[in-house]
Amino acid sequence: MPNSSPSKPEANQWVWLGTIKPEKVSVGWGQYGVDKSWYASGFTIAGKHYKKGVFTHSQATVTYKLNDLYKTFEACVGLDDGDGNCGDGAIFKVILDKKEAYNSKVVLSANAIKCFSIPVAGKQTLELVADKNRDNKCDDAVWANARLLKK
Ligand SMILES: [Ca+2]
Repeated sequence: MPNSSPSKPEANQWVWLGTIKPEKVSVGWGQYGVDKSWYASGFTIAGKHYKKGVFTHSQATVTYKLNDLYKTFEACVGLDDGDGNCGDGAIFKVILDKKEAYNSKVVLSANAIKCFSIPVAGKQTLELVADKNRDNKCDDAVWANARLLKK
């Protein structure tokens, strides 16, 4: 339809999480990173390079306001290869409106990545937690390709 309404919202519009300014940031080591770790631009997890994502060295909690604008959140989580294979891994958790919506279980350094997609319709707040497990050595927690799908 060439003359369809110009106000029709675009379908399937993804927004990189890194473009949304967090409301609160707490990271255990270094700084919150967008599309970069403290080594380099982008990330490398289990040998694969990712240009996009957010970096939250454990023990970390980063909070974003969603305001019910999105329907899906997805990311691939892992520890950046930059530190090599050390430490006891980290646990990635997504909290929606104070309720746990995703738990990666322990992800070990430099050898694993886990991808997930969860519904976020109706949610106001998204918290990313990078839990250190027992210690935070080498817990270079990356949320690669973290993105939200607009409603
Ligand atoms: Ca750890």
